[in-house]
Amino acid sequence: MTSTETDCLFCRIVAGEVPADVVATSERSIAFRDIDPQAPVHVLVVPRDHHGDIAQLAAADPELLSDVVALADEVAGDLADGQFRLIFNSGPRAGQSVFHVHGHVVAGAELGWSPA
Ligand code: DGP
Repeated sequence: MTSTETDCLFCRIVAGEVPADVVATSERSIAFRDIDPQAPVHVLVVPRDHHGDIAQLAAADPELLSDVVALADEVAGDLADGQFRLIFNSGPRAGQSVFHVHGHVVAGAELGWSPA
């Protein structure tokens, strides 16, 4: 039984109700290209179950967080050279705009460091 929210964009992508460019899946997570890529590889890795942010996911289901990280690693290996940054924005002031936890897999280039 999965946990979903009807008005959640990423729950709707998981359900196939909103189209997305899916690049990899596991039993419990999916990975699809970000609609506004910030790097040559910019993929969102999302658990199929709804959790609001990474801390909530870690507290509720640490194995699922591990699954998300493993899928991110798989994506970086498939689409880039295996080296990647994995970003979880938590809260609006940190840049979170979709409140279904997602890791941004950013890869495929020399990455700068200017988060603020
Ligand atoms: P964040 O700002 O950390 O919550 O990241 C949300 C990301 O989701 C942002 O980089 C843009 C992306 N995004 C928003 N709407 C869609 C969509 O409909 N499809 C896809 N593929 N990505 C989306």
